[in-house]
Amino acid sequence: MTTTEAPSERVVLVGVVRSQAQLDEGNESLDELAQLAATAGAEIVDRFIQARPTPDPATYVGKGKAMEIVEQARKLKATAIVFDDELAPSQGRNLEDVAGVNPLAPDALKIIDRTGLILDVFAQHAHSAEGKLQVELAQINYMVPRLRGWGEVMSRIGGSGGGGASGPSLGTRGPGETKLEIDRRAIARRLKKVKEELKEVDRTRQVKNRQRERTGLPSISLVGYTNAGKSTLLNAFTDAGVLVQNKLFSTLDPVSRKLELPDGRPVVLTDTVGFVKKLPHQLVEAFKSTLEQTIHADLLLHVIDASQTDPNDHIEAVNQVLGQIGAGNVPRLLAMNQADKLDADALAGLKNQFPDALFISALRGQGLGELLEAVSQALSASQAVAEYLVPFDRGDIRSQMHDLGEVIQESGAEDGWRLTVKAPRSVLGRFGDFAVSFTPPEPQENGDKPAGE
Ligand SMILES: Nc1nc2c(ncn2[C@@H]2O[C@H](COP(=O)(O)OP(=O)(O)OP(=O)(O)O)[C@@H](O)[C@H]2O)c(=O)[nH]1
Ligand SMILES: [Mg+2]
Repeated sequence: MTTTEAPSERVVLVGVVRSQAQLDEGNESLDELAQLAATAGAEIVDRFIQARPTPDPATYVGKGKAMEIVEQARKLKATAIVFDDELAPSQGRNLEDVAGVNPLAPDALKIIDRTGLILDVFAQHAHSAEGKLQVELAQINYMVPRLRGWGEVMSRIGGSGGGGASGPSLGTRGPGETKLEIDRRAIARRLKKVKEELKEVDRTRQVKNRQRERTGLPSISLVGYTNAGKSTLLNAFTDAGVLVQNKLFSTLDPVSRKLELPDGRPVVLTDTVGFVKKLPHQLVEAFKSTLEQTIHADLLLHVIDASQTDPNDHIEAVNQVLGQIGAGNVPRLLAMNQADKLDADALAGLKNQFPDALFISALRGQGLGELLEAVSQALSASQAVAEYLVPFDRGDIRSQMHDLGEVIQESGAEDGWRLTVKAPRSVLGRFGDFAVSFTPPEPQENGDKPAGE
């Protein structure tokens, strides 16, 4: 691990709820914000929640409240105030004005929002070249509308070669940080460069993907809320050795491993970036190519931390992101993880609420056999059917179809063999050049809705 903790930032957290009745929700959201801040290396010194029908368009909380918070932050020697939503650029500027913040002074009291904090955690956890570029792309898109003018401090955007975390502080961390001041034109140039480099990385990945497709293995993607235990599960199934820690967004780069199902079928299991409520759209866009692996999977294994107060809350947040990235229709299976933390009553309650879910402990290795059985069944149920026309000189393709899928029908036509094949989509996809028609799988009982809804 190369994580360098930021030099002790002291932060005050601020949230808004619609009414007093929603204080519990607001507090849970602030708990999560606190966890994000802690992951970024900050110490939480105070927190505020204001109940108001809508956030103040000018200052998020009311102006009076904003002044009170700033005063308290100064008293506690806080270095930043973190707001639990994405602030509009104008809200950020107004709050800086209320606080008398000079964004150019290095020791100024910073105004940070949830998006900025999440971007910061991502920047801290990005290790691969692609991950760093994706985060930088998201950061630039987040910052451009927030620039106050020419020559604003843009130290967080730097050359890709820098790589140093030389005393970065909360909200200013960036991959390849070089302490440069760049003007808008330079930012535009950098943006172009990052996009080009990403395109290049993406091309390399597509080649790799194609290689994997050529192996014709069904693919399963682990999805879920951050910190649910996706990497722990991949490690339990394989010897992937993915980093596991009680921090948010530990995993940013997809890791794929081959795994054998109980019926002997080999599959590819992929662990990837976790989701969170209010996942910044800049990140969803920047991580599109990473998230695409999810869309193309034959089955999603949705891993849930069952020990949460209300797992539905996280399930919904995950479903929302899945819909957003176009993976809403991929068949999925719910794995209620961390079941070892539940007492018998809670477990019975959840089993009742989620009758189709599998209850497991990735950490203790409990329920994993049953989970694999269920994966195997779901995979079979999600098979699609396609019809192909294979020229007579491609006997190799015809025999691959027989090896990898179930040939339902076969006949000789004038121009080649006509085959109707049933197999997981990833297997059918590799024969795409010969496809005549494609029938998606029939809707299953265990469809794409979480069980119990
Ligand atoms: N008690 C218990 N803890 C678990 C279990 N599975 C995972 N954990 C813990 O939960 C934390 C998060 O686990 P990870 O596997 O890193 O979670 P993740 O979903 O990969 O998280 P991100 O990559 O950050 O999105 C770690 O501290 C794990 O040890 C489980 O079944 N039981
Ligand atoms: Mg992980």
